[in-house]
Amino acid sequence: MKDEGHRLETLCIHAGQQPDPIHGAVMTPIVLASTFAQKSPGKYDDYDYSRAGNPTRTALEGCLAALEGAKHGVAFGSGCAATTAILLGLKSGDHVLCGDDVYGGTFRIFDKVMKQWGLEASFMDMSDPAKVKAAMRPNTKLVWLETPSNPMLKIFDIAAIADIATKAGAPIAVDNTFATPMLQRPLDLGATMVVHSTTKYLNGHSDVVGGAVLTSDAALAEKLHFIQKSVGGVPSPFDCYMVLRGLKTLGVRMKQHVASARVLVERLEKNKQVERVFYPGLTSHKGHEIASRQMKGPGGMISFELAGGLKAATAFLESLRVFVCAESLGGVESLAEHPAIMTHASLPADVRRTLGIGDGLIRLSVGLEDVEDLADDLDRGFQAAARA
Ligand code: P1T
Repeated sequence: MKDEGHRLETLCIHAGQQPDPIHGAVMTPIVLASTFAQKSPGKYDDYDYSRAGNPTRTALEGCLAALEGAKHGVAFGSGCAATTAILLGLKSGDHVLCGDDVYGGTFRIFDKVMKQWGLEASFMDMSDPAKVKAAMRPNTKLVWLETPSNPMLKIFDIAAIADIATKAGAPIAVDNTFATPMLQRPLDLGATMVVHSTTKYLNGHSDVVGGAVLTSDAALAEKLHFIQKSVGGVPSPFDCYMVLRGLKTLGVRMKQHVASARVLVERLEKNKQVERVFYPGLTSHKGHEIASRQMKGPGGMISFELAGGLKAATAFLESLRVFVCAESLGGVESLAEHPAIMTHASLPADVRRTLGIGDGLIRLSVGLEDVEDLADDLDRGFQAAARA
């Protein structure tokens, strides 16, 4: 199928994929070969070695690029590998201005891994674009943000921040893992790159770890492809196939994730044991107005502050029977987790405190089970928390 002019739900199913020219197979073949025959030394059509390129990976890269409205896609073996590939394009002495609320593993790459190579990173609440402008330094070579952010679901104004970064000559990368292109397309708002952990909603079935960078900047894409083949953090052909397969239902899945999250948020808002609910769909959310403008829906992730601190939160999480207490998100099954102990343990305690990642904070990834079963499960958790 030609990708141009089709709507997102159609692109999820067809983009980057053609019936196999040999047998007409409708599903993209999993090409497991590590190497490809050459007609003569150095003479081949598309592929020579699977680290450099692989047909199943090409199909995935094409599909993801089309969904994000990008010209180029570069797939990696994890979201963290995608992040690292972008940073490997910078030089010692360069500065990265980063949103303050990001996945703990992303923070660790900036703060621990890349620091060893002389990269500077500073973290800030990007809610006020004027402050972002003031924080840009002459050596700022990348602006990085998540919106909605992990785990506090902060919303940042992509268009305003992209404008500041672009005028300062710095590319801006938006981690779109929480929203997915079904709900938000950062490149349309001026971002240079979109980053994904395909592990999450894009694959959607909690059985793959993967990542990707999507961009329309040809020079940047070339650099990323060079890093991809040189450093080698590539996804397996099987995993690429799995993500392609998961993507086919992304459109319908996201609609239900959002619908069920809205129902649960309403219940959480009424619950006396809940001190605060963080969800961009709430009119009381600080970023609600921006989210309504830049997103098609507030997503399927919810965080909330449970009264009673760690004891209550532990009892809550231990008692759940439908929600699984586990890291990760975006799968068909609902997950619940404790960011301070689990996904964001790599943040220093004082940073966690400033962000509001406290002992009572619980993050939910709302899955596709019957929403009343999910609501009943949360009630079970609240009863256990009350007894704790
Ligand atoms: O796990 P990996 O595929 O390497 O992706 C890293 C990553 C990047 N960006 C965001 C916004 C993420 O949430 C993640 C991974 N996050 C979890 C595992 C989690 O439970 O939050």
